[in-house]
Amino acid sequence: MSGNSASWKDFLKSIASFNGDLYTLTAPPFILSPVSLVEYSQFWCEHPELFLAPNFIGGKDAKDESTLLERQIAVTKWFIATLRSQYASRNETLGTEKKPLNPFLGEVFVGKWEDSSKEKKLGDTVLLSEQVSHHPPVTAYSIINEKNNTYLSGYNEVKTQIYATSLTLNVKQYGNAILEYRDLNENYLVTLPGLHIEGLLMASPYVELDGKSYIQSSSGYITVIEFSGKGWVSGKKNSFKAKIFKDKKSMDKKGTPECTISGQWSGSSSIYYGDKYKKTTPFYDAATSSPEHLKVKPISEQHSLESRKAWKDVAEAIKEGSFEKISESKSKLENAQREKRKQETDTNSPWKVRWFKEVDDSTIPALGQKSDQPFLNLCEIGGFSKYNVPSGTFNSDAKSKTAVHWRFNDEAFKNEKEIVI
Ligand code: HCR
Repeated sequence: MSGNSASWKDFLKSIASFNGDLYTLTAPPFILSPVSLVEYSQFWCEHPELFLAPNFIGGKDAKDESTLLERQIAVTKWFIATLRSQYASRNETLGTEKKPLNPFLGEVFVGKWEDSSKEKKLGDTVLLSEQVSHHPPVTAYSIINEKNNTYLSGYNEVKTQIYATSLTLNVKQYGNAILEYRDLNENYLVTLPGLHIEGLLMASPYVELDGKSYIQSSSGYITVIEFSGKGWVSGKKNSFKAKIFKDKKSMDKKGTPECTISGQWSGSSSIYYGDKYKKTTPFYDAATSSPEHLKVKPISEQHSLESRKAWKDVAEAIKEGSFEKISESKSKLENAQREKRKQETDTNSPWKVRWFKEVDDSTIPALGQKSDQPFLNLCEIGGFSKYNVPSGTFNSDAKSKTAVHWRFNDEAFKNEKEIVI
């Protein structure tokens, strides 16, 4: 038995009896990632051309059915293209899924994707990601392309549960993402899939997506994406089937979708229209579409709240695989954070979140009134719950009484003086 598997055994024992907060568990160095979870927001936009594509479909005022369907397909393609980086990239490049660093309150990660198009029609796209809560861990983000008036903003919180018999870690995502194409006057609610971590017994964990994700457009079109893994019907890992319906009513009736896309989100997929399943054409190939990585300032130019600067020593210790150095540098950072929180309590000056604010949606809109907030309108169109329930829950299944969501505070960002992108 290698040294690695010996400490893995202890880790498994602690997982089997854990209390819901994975971050309290001490994991062996080889499973630790030197990357903080606040960085994961960048995976939403590693294909900027797909993120911005709907802007170039039909004229700005085009609202005919075929244009709207084409845009829905384009948004679906962008979403499918985000999944490989989000959920499979550690496994593919490092051989296993890793435990990310648990961001501290106020930690930020920023950068930009420079326009790489020949015609320079994309413009630069900026990422702002901020840890807005530490207990429970919540990351909020905004991805901004001013040239095309396109904005993605959302937040993410995960709740984990262990299935002790199979040693599978089950993860539910809370939060949502709102994608706005403001020049088109069109927006989309993207719900986040469930996932589970398999392979724990063999010390080679990997993510499998499960359940469904929905993409609800303000035009009425809705995509429902169903995920399945190795053990399911197709037998292939990272499989999905996405159906695009004209509206929620058609989806509920389970009639023929406008189109169906299927395949592997980490590999290739194909599409067919209506019920002509024999006439499939290629849709997306993750293996041949390389991700465009975010441009981040060198650490020497970063603010102390910026993730890579703050975690520098810990990240180096993880790369070295030195258990002592990891716990020493981690304790230093965590103790400083504890001290900061104590001072804030003592002086009655709570930490101020930088670029996001909590909005309570429980009382708005008043009965029968249309809201000016995309999230509430999209929930209304698709029948989704506006409450703090697992992402993609429908109204009728909602079990929570609070509806408090993190939203981008553009004014705060406009007035930002300290953190340079
Ligand atoms: C579950 C997970 C932390 C959360 C990560 C999320 C859900 C975060 C938001 C991103 O947009 C999408 C995303 C992708 C990641 O795949 C997912 C992580 C996978 C593993 C990690 C666990 C907390 C780590 C468990 C430790 C294992 C390896 C033993």
